[in-house]
Amino acid sequence: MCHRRLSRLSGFSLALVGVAWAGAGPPIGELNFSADISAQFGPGAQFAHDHDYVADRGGTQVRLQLPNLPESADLDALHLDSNDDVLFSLDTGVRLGGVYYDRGDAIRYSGGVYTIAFDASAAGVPGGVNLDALSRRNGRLLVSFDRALTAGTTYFPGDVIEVDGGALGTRILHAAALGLSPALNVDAIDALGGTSHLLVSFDRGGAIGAVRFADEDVVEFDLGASTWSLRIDMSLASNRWDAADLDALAAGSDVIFMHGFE
Ligand SMILES: [Ca+2]
Ligand SMILES: [Ca+2]
Ligand SMILES: [Ca+2]
Ligand SMILES: [Ca+2]
Repeated sequence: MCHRRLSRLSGFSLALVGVAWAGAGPPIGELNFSADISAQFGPGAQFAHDHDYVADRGGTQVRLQLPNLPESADLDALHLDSNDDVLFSLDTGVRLGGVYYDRGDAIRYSGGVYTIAFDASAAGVPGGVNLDALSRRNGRLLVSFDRALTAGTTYFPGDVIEVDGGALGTRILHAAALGLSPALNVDAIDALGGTSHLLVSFDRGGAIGAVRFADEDVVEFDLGASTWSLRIDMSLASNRWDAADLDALAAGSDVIFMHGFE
């Protein structure tokens, strides 16, 4: 399944690098990521733009490029559906296939065609607010935004919100209730194939209790136990992360296979 997805996208190559992502939580078969700057993330890795994403299988990196994205755009949210559809968001408005998508929208790339996956305006998200994290859990999209907004409820940048029928609903990560600093903005998420664990990255370094992290790190939140742990220290793979923020994250379909959800 993974290779079918790769074959539809252009401009990839292989490079041997190493990222350690062992941990107590569910296994990660493939980590897809994007950064907020263009760089080469790992010795021998291919240069990746900020609007590209990289599939890292724990030793092999593959750069993936969605077609016709403007040079100026940064891919700032990513989710890979089990049917190989790529869902993503950009940091700027963009016209693709004659249709305009806002920075608050999520866009679907399926069979060579772009369509809307989450319509920010229809959900009552004010103009200018940026969708900065995206995943799916139990069939429903999960989203986060870059600033506080009110759409029925007031949501904060550290919240991870379930989309219910195109509208913003329950927070599966409720930042204030968990005592997170209001300064923390979640800028990448993955629901690990619908398990009770959530992979999270923030847009700046900080600490939650004894768990310290940088903006490129991947932190794991156990939804059942409400506990945090550092899952992936990206700077171990490349010192380019010193200058880069990991701004989009999606665990590959191998994780879904491992959990028997196919
Ligand atoms: Ca990016
Ligand atoms: Ca966006
Ligand atoms: Ca956010
Ligand atoms: Ca980050």
